[in-house]
Amino acid sequence: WREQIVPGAVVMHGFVRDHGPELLAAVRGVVAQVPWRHMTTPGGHVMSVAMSWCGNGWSSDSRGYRYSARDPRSGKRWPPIPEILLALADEAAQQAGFAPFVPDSCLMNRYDPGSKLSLHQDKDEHDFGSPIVSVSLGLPAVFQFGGLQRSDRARRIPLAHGDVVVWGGPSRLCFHGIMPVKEGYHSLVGPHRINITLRKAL
Ligand code: MD5
Ligand code: FE
Repeated sequence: WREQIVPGAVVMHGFVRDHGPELLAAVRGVVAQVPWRHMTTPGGHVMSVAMSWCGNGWSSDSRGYRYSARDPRSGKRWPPIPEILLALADEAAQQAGFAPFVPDSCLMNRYDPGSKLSLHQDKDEHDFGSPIVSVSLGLPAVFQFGGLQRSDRARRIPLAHGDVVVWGGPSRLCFHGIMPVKEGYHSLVGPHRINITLRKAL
């Protein structure tokens, strides 16, 4: 079923529940080329979430975070976004009421038990007019969804394997985070939560 949290933010419960194996194969294909890594924040903290990516990749340096088509170390392009993820992003965005969506960037987050993502805004993309499509696989998590100020009260939204959330319109710049993931084991994914986000970054 579908749930609109605020205008522009739509939770599509179980939208990809039946596609776990293909989606995980796509994740593993990317991770074989861009191994999971723990990024350091500009503030010097090592993130508990491990990340990989394709399309325009994510990198951080002393100036902050940015997206780029190539690995700054090797000069090579990051791997392309797998077709199944492009198709899913477009389908979910359109069903949530957005225009046809062609993402150019895909971040993958792996949460091990205890991993969390502190409250933040996604504002390194150049295009805030496009939505972000987010896919949850594996262990469940509690999503924190706040407002446009860090101090705004955050709602808690449980996310399970197969849920897709489309964040667009007025919700695009809301503060959000993931509470520490509880210990557990998912039959397909193992002791992890994996989140895939599809974005138009450049
Ligand atoms: C996650 N990832 O579950 C989340 C899903 C990230 C991140 O937050 O930055 O990698 S994406 C949730 C999201 C994106 C854009 C806007 C909003 C939420 N929002 O307005 O709440 O690993
Ligand atoms: Fe985010």
